[in-house]
Amino acid sequence: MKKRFILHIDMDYFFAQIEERENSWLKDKIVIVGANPKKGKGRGVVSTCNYKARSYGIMSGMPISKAYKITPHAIFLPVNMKHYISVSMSIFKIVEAIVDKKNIEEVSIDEAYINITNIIKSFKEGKELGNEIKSKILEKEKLTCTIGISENKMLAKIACNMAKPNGIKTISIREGEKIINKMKITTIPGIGPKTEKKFEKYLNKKNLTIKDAKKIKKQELIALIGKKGSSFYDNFRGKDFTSIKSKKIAKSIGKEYTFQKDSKNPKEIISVFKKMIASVEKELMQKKLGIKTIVVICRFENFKKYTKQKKFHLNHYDREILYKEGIPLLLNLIINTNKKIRLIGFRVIIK
Ligand code: TTP
Ligand code: MG
Ligand code: MG
Repeated sequence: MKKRFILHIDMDYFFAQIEERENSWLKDKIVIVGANPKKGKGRGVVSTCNYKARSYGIMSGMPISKAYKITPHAIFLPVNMKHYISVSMSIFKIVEAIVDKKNIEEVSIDEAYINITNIIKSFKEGKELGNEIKSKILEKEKLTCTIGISENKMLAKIACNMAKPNGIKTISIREGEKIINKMKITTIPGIGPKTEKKFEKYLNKKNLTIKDAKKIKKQELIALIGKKGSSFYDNFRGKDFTSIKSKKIAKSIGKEYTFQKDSKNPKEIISVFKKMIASVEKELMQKKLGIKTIVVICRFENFKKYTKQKKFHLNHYDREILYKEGIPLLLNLIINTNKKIRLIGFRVIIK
């Protein structure tokens, strides 16, 4: 496998940091976001808390009643999810302006893996890129995050966790294998308390480190855990071959237009159609996309919908081609009918 560079980004104490940003009086206070503590009788859990709260042992998932017992003087705030989602979207937009969306795998509201193999050539450059992302987010959203960079997803995430909060850290596979030796086996993604118990029973030892788990042979691991045993075997040695799974990018770009009044006027129809082509073309240019197929859509006054399409395989094309090919397709659809047109559409399938 070719050497890869993977960046992991995770916002610091995300929900609580947003609350601090919006309410400056919260700075220096113990801030806990989660269920209503109801003076210690609340039944929900802590969603997250700031680092001051963490210094008292408060953590995500802890019963809110317990958090109240430890720090009754903390500021308890409800979860304003709608707002946090919109902040999350703004942050991903900032990241997408720096790295191509197809290399980004969003894994949660405040976290993503990014394949930066094609952007950087060394860890030094990786750090520069990471710092650029960090400062853009700070500048535009006034929020801090932490970044880990390595040669695979697992080590990038471990590097990120080690650098928290507001840090940046790079780890090579060689360094990574040594670093993780003394870590708990639950550091490996996919090893939770249940799997940990299996390992403990098998090795007859508690609080297993990754070094302990390395004593198990590959075949034994597969017998113990099943299919995943083989990847855990790699993980214990700092390896992780999983790839970045980006969200599917739109496979086509298109526009549709419904006439105010059903139309039979060719001048009006063609003029609207050309405007749609121009707008699609602009988007294609901006995103530097090639075209595979163009599709023309027509819905008549009786609501019946027809389409015509033409296939290409063009990475580069001259500006006129969308007009040259699109307009005859449209004419083809409307020429042999007396029916008025309700809607026209133009779409290109992206290569
Ligand atoms: P995390 O990234 O796990 O935690 P965090 O951002 O609060 O703190 P840090 O990364 O600095 O350690 O989770 C992101 C958000 O998801 C968190 O702010 C609140 C929410 N969350 C819950 O609601 N419940 C949970 O159990 C966890 C872990 C997170
Ligand atoms: Mg976070
Ligand atoms: Mg997270």
